[in-house]
Amino acid sequence: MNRKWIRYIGLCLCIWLVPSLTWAHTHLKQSTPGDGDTVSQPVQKLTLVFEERIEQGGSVELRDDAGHTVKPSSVKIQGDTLEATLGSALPDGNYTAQWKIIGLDGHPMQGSFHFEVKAGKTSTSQKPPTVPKQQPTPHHDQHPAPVKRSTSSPVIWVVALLILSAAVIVGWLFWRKPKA
Ligand SMILES: [Cu+2]
Repeated sequence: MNRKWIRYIGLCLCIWLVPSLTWAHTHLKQSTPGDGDTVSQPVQKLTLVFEERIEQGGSVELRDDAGHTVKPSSVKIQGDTLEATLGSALPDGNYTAQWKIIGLDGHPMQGSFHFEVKAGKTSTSQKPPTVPKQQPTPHHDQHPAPVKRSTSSPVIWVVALLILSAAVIVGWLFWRKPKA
């Protein structure tokens, strides 16, 4: 065995591993209101545009500083866009929008963004929070949702692991100096 062989194995590893690692998740591209925006117009609709087409079944939920949760009265998903319509315009305040979608690659993704409404509509009829405050989430982060179902083929990982193990063994055999 020579170094060429090791390089060959390394190449194989790359060919097998890289595509499985770089299958892109579908991330949020932009939203209205945008992350960090202060909006002076009444907000009764949220529009989330993702990098790719998303599957049906996505959702978005708003939470204000007091812990009130606002759920959209309707959610429409079309292509790469999720449009959520609220029952009524949001009272002034700070909001965290938490979204959950299923990307084109079948991976559930979730994330959040923040915005502030300063449209002059104060909250008068709001009752004390009935929804307990949930754990704070990091600002505008996006990450895969906890995977309950295996969406990407586990076979590829098994194969990758096998190849990796083989490469490690071969590498070990190669570098193990024969006793003179
Ligand atoms: Cu993905």
